[in-house]
Amino acid sequence: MGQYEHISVETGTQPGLAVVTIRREKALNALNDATLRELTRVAGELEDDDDVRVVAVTGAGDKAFVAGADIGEMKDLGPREAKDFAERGGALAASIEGSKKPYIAVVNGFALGGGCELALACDFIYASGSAVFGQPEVKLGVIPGFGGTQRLSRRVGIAKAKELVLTGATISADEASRIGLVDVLAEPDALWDRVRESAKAIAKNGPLAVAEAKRVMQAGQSMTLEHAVDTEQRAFAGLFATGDQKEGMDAFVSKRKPEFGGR
Ligand code: DAK
Repeated sequence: MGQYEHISVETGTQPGLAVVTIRREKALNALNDATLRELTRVAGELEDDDDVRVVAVTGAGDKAFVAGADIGEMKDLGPREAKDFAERGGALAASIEGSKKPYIAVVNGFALGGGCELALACDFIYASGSAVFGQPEVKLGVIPGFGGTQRLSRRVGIAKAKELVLTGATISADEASRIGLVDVLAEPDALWDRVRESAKAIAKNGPLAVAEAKRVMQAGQSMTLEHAVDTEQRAFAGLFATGDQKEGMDAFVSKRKPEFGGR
């Protein structure tokens, strides 16, 4: 892995699991431009590492996941620079959504603005009871710029999303879980156990199958049902050209554990 100033990456805690930690604790892990660039770079590096099967993204300390884009850095941007910044955030979200690997946002405190949006770009949001979610951008005279207006609506429904975005209100982890924003709500001590369990379960499966399932489900979000089902069928058929399909089915009939090669 490359050298990073604002994030750290650990791959040694559990086979198949990479943990990316945003380390700007004094600014509640707010995303400045340099951090966005590092996150995009690490996503590319992890994508190329076949040993990494699941990526967990979290914030350092117990107060914040990410308290938003860095307001101090953003405040003097002109429209052109704001567009560049938005594109950088958009590219990061696209690289997470377009990744072959599932991403889990592990939310341990404030997930506000760009922090909530970063979590929304991940495949799953696991949160401790102390997590707080919100899109308070309207309080700053702007709107979510990192895909939040769209991803939040798709996740919790447009009415709930409008309520959050237009009021700028924050909600507790319990409420976020109730409306479907949080997938797994756990006691702080148990949160990482849940992440590791899920990572272990995913890492046992065929890597190509996991990647294809994610790709097809993600792509289907912006397709008609007919087109989406067609896309699924093509992906299903394509997997029959892989060693993983042969291995998975042979292992089943031979009553042994599969050893997937990702080929
Ligand atoms: N940016 C920069 N610094 C931040 C920050 C942020 N978003 N949030 C907190 N900090 C800093 C504080 O300034 C403070 O620094 P010092 O004064 O100690 O130097 C330190 O973190 C601790 O914060 P507080 O003293 O405020 O701590 P409290 O416990 O009192 O309050 C809080 C915690 C989270 C309620 C409060 O800090 C707060 O309201 N923070 C701002 C939350 C917020 O409004 N977030 C949304 C930011 S706007 C885009 C992508 C994304 C976005 C926009 C565009 N493109 C790609 C274009 C998204 C926009 C946003 O996220």
